[in-house]
Amino acid sequence: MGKFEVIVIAGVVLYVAYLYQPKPPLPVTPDLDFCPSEGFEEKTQDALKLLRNDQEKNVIVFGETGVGKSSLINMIVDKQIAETSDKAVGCTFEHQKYSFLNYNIFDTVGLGEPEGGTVSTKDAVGKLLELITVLKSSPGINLLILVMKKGRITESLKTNYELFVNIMTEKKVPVFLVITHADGEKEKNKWYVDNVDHFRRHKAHFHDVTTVCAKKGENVHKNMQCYFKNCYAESRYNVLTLIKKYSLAEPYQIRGLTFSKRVASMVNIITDFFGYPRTLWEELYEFLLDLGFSDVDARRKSNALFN
Ligand SMILES: Nc1nc2c(ncn2[C@@H]2O[C@H](COP(=O)(O)OP(=O)(O)OP(=O)(O)O)[C@@H](O)[C@H]2O)c(=O)[nH]1
Ligand SMILES: [Mg+2]
Repeated sequence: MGKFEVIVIAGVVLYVAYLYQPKPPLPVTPDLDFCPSEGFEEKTQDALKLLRNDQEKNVIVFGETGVGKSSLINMIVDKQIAETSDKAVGCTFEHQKYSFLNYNIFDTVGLGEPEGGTVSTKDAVGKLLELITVLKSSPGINLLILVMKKGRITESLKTNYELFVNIMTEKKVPVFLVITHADGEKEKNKWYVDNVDHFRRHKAHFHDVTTVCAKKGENVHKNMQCYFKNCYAESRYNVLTLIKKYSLAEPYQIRGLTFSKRVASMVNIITDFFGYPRTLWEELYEFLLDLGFSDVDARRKSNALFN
């Protein structure tokens, strides 16, 4: 065989190998024609009618990084408006506002576990001050929703509860718990019922609790798609009903005489959480300087909060 033939054969072999190379599996697209509805879509329309009549309300969704806050907001709105990801960074009080009917929903990252050095006290305090300044100038807060992943009750869950429920809103704003990553639970809310004593021991009390399938179940096995579709519809209905039931008619306002003391308490809790010595609220300015804020920044932030 001549050189030319060898090259031609090698070319043909490579081309055939290219044609038959293993292809990545096609995404599983839901085939839900044979999935009977459990009736939650219709009930949801009724719930939406009631919510539509509401005045402007502010809802704060908070919880650790990655627990499913944005997925919950997408479920409430039934649109992909909040970006979701499974990244493991961003453990500060970053916030984002979304609109749903007359509701403003604040997607708020609370404190995360201080592991791996990804959390900086300066960031946490700075972002908390930003959030609280935004909330202070808003008409007030009508509802809190704490999101957690089914599993261990973490230090950050307890600290976030204390910050948002006990101090920021003085236990005057209803709070309900949403538990994510509980897909496949046979009995609704069973995990919470089994663990309610642990929550009580940690003094985390809720007006209500609901377990959700915050994901629609794309790319799950065909056998599971119908389960996810109905679980999502039921979860959405449950969450909308709780929002309607517990949102305060009159918002709670975080201004007033005790405001600065409350901010100071929150700063104290954060510094405690990170193992820093406690500070007094009068020392906030020096504290911000210590953390590396510029003189102008520290002065501006302290003034914005204390005046
Ligand atoms: N299986 C399952 N996955 C979920 C559920 N909720 C959220 N996820 C997934 O968990 C990951 C994190 O969800 P996000 O909604 O981005 O979480 P987050 O709390 O907004 O995260 P940060 O914005 O980073 O703080 C994503 O990959 C979601 O698809 C759930 O109920 N079940
Ligand atoms: Mg998010």
